[in-house]
Amino acid sequence: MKRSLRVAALATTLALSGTAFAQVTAKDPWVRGTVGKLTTTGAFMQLTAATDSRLVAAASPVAGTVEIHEMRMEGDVMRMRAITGLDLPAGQTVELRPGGYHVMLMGLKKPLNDGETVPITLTVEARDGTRTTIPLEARVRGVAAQGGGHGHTKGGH
Ligand SMILES: [Cu+2]
Repeated sequence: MKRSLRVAALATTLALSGTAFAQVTAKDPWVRGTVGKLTTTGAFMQLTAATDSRLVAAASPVAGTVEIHEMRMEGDVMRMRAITGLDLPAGQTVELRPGGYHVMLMGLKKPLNDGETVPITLTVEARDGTRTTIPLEARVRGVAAQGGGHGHTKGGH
């Protein structure tokens, strides 16, 4: 499953044959499940770009708005904010994880249940400005942690 997702992402980028397309693999994409009236959650994955690239946008049919967020300490408080892009240096795995960078899904149209899959499309920009879209199927895993969402299981099973 995970392997085939990777191959699918690669195949998509390769299909857009250009000289400097952004070739990015997304490993283990997942979304935290939601309960009740919660309409916001995060999507996480490990991104590795073959050439210097930048994640500039994300979209999903299950959410009204999708943003790229970072978490940072402001005084004693961990806050998240939208960023315009996330650098993906060549050959380096950038991890989107709870408590760190994440794709924020807002205005969810329905609860996301454990075991479902959520389509997410990433837009990646290469150095020369060429944009590539990468479709993912992110697995819904767990539910939003009570009280903040720190220290949630990362990776693994
Ligand atoms: Cu966020």
